[in-house]
Amino acid sequence: TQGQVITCKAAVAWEPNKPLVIEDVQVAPPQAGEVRVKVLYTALCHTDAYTWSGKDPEGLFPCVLGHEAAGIVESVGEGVTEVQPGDHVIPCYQAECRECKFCKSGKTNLCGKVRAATGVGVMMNDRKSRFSINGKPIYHFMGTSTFSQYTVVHDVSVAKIDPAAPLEKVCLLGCGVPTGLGAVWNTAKVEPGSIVAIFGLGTVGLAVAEGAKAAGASRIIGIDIDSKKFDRAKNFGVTEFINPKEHEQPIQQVIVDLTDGGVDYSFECIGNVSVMRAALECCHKGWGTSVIVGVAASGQEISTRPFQLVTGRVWKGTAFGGFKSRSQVPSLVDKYLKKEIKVDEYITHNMTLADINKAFDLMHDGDCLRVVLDM
Ligand code: NAD
Ligand code: AHE
Ligand code: ZN
Repeated sequence: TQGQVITCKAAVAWEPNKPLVIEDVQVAPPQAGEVRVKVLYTALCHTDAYTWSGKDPEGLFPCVLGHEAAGIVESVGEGVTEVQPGDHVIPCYQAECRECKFCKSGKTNLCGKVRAATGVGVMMNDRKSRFSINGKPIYHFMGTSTFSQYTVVHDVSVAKIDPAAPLEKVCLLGCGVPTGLGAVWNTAKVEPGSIVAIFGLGTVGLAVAEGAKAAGASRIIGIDIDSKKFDRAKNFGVTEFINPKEHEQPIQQVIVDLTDGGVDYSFECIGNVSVMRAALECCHKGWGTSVIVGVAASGQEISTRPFQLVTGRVWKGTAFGGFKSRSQVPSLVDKYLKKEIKVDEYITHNMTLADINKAFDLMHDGDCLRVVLDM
């Protein structure tokens, strides 16, 4: 297949909110600096649902969504040296080129090399898509487009991992789990003994809990409007639960009262701007730090009294938990293999690509964390 167009199945989002359609798509060979990957397993993340909804200002249609996956390199373009056909890989929506201003800064995991192209659904070389249906181009998404049996990614957007790792599990290390762990370890840098509040107990929030427990937090307070989430959250390290619906006072006040002035660290893992405000305002005066992890829709804005920051609270955000993707995803895979981090526990459903619309329906069900699709 090397050098040839591959025709395979992909779930195409033709229009916002319209069911995805399994189509035969043509996937062009990788050009210079590109890698064609046979995707074996992909999970669904709420960010896919967000872009599909039409609320993502970077959402372009028709497109192939998907960004949490694992597969095997099928072929590589000219000049690609770090991976070769047969390598097991995890596509990385947050690239790492190690050459750009961002990568060299040592201050961020964001990378500037291909972001301009991945934000508009094309490849960097020729600003064109490698996906088409009978000659009509279909946009890429987040530089990954894993809802396809084959995809083309930039070489800076692919992490080579231990071939011993089960791809049907470690696909989760492409987004949700690292995001939560890294928000604690890299972005907040939670210290032993800290009091932590987590808003939203989905996959990302539970991974925050797991990270906080590993960091030695003394209290891990989980906040969710669905009390069914609480039981499971205990297994991930949550020690106390609050359902804001069961309180008359604003949730930030409830938390401040429970914690002698506020928490050391809070994490918003929902994407709701009023919860982001509460998450900041439940932090302790003088040092409390709040990390925004959730993705809020286009047009949404955050607000608080500047006095909250004047008096020492810190507002931060994180993308992919601050992990440098190509360098650190392989180590996360190794940690999983050594049973130092959970992955299996976040997978609640297994389905196939053909059932992708049902899989998206399931994501709105309270019991669902991650659905993994066998491609
Ligand atoms: P999820 O839908 O599984 O979890 C959200 C949880 O929040 C649910 O349990 C829900 O019951 C709860 N919730 C909803 N409204 C609430 C409210 N007002 N108060 C308290 N709880 C509330 O989602 P997820 O997959 O865990 O993702 C969480 C967010 O993180 C999404 O916005 C996603 O797009 C974003 N995300 C960001 C990054 C990043 O790099 N920054 C990476 C992955 C995901
Ligand atoms: N296009 C969206 C941005 C969405 C967003 O913030 N994405 C996160 C990853 S979410 C993964 O589930 C991210 O990494 N952002 C940094 C980046 O470079 O995109 C919008 O709302 O505009
Ligand atoms: Zn995601």
